[in-house]
Amino acid sequence: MTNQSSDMKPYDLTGKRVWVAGHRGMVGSALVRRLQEENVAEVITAGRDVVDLIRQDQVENWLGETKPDAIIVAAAKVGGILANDTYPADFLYDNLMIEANILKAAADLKTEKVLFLGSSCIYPKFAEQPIKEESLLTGALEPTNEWYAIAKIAGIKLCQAYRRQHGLDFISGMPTNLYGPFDNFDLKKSHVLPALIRKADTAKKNGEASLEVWGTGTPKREFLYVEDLADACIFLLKNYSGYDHVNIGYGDDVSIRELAETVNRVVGFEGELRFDTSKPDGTPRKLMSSERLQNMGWKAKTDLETGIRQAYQWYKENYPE
Ligand code: GFB
Repeated sequence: MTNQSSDMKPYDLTGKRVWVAGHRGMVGSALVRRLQEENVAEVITAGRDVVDLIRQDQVENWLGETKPDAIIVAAAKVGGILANDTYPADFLYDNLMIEANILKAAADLKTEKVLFLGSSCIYPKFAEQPIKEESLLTGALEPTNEWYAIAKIAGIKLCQAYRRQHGLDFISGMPTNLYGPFDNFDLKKSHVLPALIRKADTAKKNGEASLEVWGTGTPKREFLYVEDLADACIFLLKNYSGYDHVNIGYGDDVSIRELAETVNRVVGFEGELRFDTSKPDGTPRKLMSSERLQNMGWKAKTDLETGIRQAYQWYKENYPE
C-alpha cells in the first residue's frame, strides 16, 4: 500500500473527451448516462463494428485516430457463476486481450487518465471479511471464476506497471456484484439478481407454486446498484491517482435466500423457494471493505430494495411478454 493521502489528485473533466469502452453493457451505459452530468467535451463510444477490442491492430489504429483524453475500461466478457464455469477459455482470453490492447495503446499515446474496472472475484476464496484491498494475492481463488479473476488481476497489474515504469495516471476500481438497467437477463448466463427477477416475474405470471434457486441459498453476496457504481467511477476519475486498486462496494451483504425473498416481495410472487443443490454455490462470502473509498468521501446511496424495484421496473419495460 502506498501513502493514501498523497493518492488524492484532482483531474478536471471539463472539456475532456472521454472514451467509455464497453458502452453497450450495463456498466458502460450507466457511465455514459452519468458522464452527461459532467462538463465534458465529448463522451466517445464505439461498437464492435467500429473497433473489435480483442484485435490489437484495430484498437491501436482506432485509438491512434481518436486520441481520447481519458478512458474508462468497462468492456469485458462477463457472466454469472455458470457462464464463468462453462466458458473458462473465453473469460480468460477475451478479458486479457481487451485490457491488454486498450491499456498498451493508451500507454503508447500517453493518455492522461485511465480507469480500469475489475471485480470482487479477484480476492482469495477464503479472504478475511470484509475484504480489504491488501488481500489481493494472499490465497487461492474460487475455482468457478478463477479464469475471469486472473484476467482482472492482470489488468490491475498492467495499470500498476504502466504507472511505475512510465509514470502514467492509470488507476483501477474493483466493484462488487452489480445490478440495474441493461443487465443480462438470460438465465443461463446471467448473475443471480437478474435471474431471480426474471424467474419471479415468470412464476407469478404463470401462477406457479415455487421458484428454483441455484445452490443452497447460504452464500452471501454484496450488491451495488449500477448507477451508484457509475457515480463512484466518476468520483475516482476526478479525485484518485494512486497505485493501488480501490474497492467499490455497498457496505452490506445478504444471503442468496434473503435476496430471493426480497425479489419475490418486490415482484409480488408468493410461492415457495426450491433449492437446486446440484448447482454450484461459488465463494461462500465476498463482502468488500469500502473503507478506503469512504475515507476519500464517497458512499453508495441506493438501498437494495429500492435498487431491485428500479431494476424490476426496467425489466418490465424492456422484456414485455
Ligand atoms: O451472481 P452469480 O452467478 O455469481 O451467483 P458469483 C451468486 C450466487 O447465487 C451463487 C446463486 O451461489 C449461485 O449459485 N444463485 C441462485 C444463482 N440462483 C441463481 C440463478 O438463477 N442464477 C445465478 N447466476 N446464480 C460471479 C463470478 O460470481 O460474480 C464473476 O462468476 C463475477 O466472475 C461476478 O465476479 C461479479 O457472485 O458467484
